[in-house]
Amino acid sequence: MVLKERQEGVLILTLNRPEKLNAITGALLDELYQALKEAQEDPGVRALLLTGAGRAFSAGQDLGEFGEGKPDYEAHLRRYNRVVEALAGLEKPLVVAVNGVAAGAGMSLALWGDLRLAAQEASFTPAFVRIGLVPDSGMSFILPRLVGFAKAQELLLLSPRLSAEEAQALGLVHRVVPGERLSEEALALARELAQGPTRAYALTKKLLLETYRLSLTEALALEAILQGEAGRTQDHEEGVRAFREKRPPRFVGR
Ligand code: LHQ
Repeated sequence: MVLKERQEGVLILTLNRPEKLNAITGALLDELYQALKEAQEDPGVRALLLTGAGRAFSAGQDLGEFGEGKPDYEAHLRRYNRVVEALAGLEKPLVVAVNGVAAGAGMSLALWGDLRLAAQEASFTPAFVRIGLVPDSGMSFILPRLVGFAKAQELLLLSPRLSAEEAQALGLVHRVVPGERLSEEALALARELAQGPTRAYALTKKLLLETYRLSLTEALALEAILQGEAGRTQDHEEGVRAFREKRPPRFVGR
């Protein structure tokens, strides 16, 4: 359900239920969680790439998983939430390549990418209200941070289907590329990041998430602490040495 492929320092994860538009089940979430945990712990993985197989990125929760009756979504969301925490807390850059439609929780997963690329034919729809549900998998947290409160209100209450270009104009994706070039471009970007200063990326990601809930004084203090940490890395030393020697740096990720 989740394909894993290593290309040097990049781990490519592919949601792989193409016949179901990569709709998400509990079992898929558990596989994704395991893969993220292993990637986090493996120093050889220095960037991740998440994409979908077939014509969709993901249609969100598999609406066939629970059958008839009243499902316990609160319990089911614990399986989503640990995946979201793993994505948000990933100490390596995550590139997401949105190859087709991203709906509901599928859209949420896409938005947790640090750099988001989309194929021209990709589309995005929150979908939750259309079936009488509220946003989940961190959508209510990340969407207003990406697009602002007013646009998040509109997207979450009306649930339009946005084209890749519209998503880019809102800041949901960073780049839109022709479909046939998506994997190549996303992999090139992930490879570039895999050769970068991994700790500085991790600490930058942490600052961007944390400072939202901090006062200016607290944010400045956190920047100072994390800069202290970055300043002690081998990669910082190498970065400065390479600058002085007028050559490209060779970062090792520590
Ligand atoms: C599907 C699905 C799907 C199963 C298309 N499941 N089969 C919720 C509940 C609980 C806890 C956790 O969190 C969540 C979070 C959520 O994600 S809620 C939102 C769930 N997702 C949706 O409501 C999206 C439903 N799907 C759609 O709106 C459309 O299918 C999209 C916009 C994704 C794609 O539209 P099209 O490209 O026009 O494809 P299609 O509608 O023709 O779908 C193709 C097939 O895939 C079709 O099956 P069929 O047998 O008729 O060919 C769909 O039934 C099936 N499919 N989404 N989520």
